[in-house]
Amino acid sequence: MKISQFFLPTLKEAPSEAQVISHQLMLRSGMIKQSSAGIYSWLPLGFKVLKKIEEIIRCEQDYIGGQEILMPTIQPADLWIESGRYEDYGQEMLRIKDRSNRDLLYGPTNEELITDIFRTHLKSYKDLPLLLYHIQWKFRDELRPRYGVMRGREFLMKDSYSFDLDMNQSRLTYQKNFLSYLRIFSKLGLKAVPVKANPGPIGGDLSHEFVILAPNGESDIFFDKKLLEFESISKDIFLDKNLVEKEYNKWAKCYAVTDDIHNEKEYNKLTTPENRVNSRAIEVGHVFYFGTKYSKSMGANLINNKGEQLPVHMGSYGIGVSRLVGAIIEYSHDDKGIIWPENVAPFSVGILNLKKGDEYCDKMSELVYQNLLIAGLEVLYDDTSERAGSKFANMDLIGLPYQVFIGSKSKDNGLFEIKERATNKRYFLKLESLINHLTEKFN
Ligand code: P5A
Repeated sequence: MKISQFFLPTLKEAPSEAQVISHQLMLRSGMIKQSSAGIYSWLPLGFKVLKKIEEIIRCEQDYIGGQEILMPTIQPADLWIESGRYEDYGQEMLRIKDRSNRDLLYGPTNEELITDIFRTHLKSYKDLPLLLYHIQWKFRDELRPRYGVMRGREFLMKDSYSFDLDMNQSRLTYQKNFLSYLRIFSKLGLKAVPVKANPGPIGGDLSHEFVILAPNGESDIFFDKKLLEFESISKDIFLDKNLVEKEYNKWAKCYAVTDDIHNEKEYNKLTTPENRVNSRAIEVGHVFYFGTKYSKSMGANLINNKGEQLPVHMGSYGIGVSRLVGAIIEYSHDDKGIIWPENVAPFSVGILNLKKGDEYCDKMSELVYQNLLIAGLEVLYDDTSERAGSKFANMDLIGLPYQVFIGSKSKDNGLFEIKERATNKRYFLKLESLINHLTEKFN
């Protein structure tokens, strides 16, 4: 993509309503535009990142047997009356009436809708286990929407729902999803900490939040520093249920909780003083095992191998996809702008033509651009007539992993300067090595 043709409405100054750095950087880099409080339009640069995050989640969810579906945003109130949550949900639920005066709502989550799908189509234990997920917009009329996309009213969530015959199998599914979440966050370039949490309005007796440490986070957590040193989860673990259980227990037995369930005595007993951390954090995911809470109230039963009718055991697993865009920026930025982890960067490489109008610079910039495109890379080429200084600042703000500078110096020695955004490392390469070097990085 050439910047001269790209819809990239960057701003010099952050609007005053943006209180946290991620919100400021998202507005300055033209990723989003607020439409009303807590509701945003996603512009090309922001939308690209959102899609990248979705794709990483999809890939990992499919790997553990998830099947993607798409449920609607608008739901009938009847289902929520059946589950008993229609009144409980209070003012956060956006209630709507259609022209026939029927009560509808904009879904804040989908436990009811999925239980209805299940009870309609699945009857036998032979249909299990089943893991369905979708990536869909939600609406919660938050009292205080703030921090940009991090606490929105309309936000994108990946939500999965699991169905198992009994508690043991359902807990194993919970463990798989727990480990899959650790893989997802690590692929997104984040170090996530799983902390025991209060299940709140979703219900059940087992729940973990996945948080990333950040001073602007709304959660307050207490945890054992050991958790930060555990290695990332290998894919092979999912092939053997004993390995799943062992790995899950390693993580889950470490002390890590949200402040509302923190117990100082237990904390002191289970952790050594030098390992105790109390930190602000951003909740990027939340998983729940709630057993038969919805299946009992909504009659989602199945017949086991003895011919008995039993309510199905369920869990639900959420990731804040749109919140993650802000959270990744909170986690990875400097005073010049965003530093995208390679897997989610909207483009891999930025090319800066430092002397637009100069025959050599124009020709070489175009050549590098075309060659990188042919090699399959996503490239943003700054072909505008802006000053070099403003191009440097803009590229740093946008935060692509690699920048290639093409200026008059290259004319003298045939070398092009590359800068790595994250480390600020700079080096010079000839045209061919440059293409090979960048192609290798992204294969
Ligand atoms: C789990 C999936 C649920 O709703 N039902 C289906 C369960 N869990 S949750 O914790 O309430 O939400 C899951 C994740 O969604 C993100 N999130 C938000 N993101 C942006 N703005 C909001 N207002 C918002 N509320 C929740 C969080 O990442 C949360 O972990």
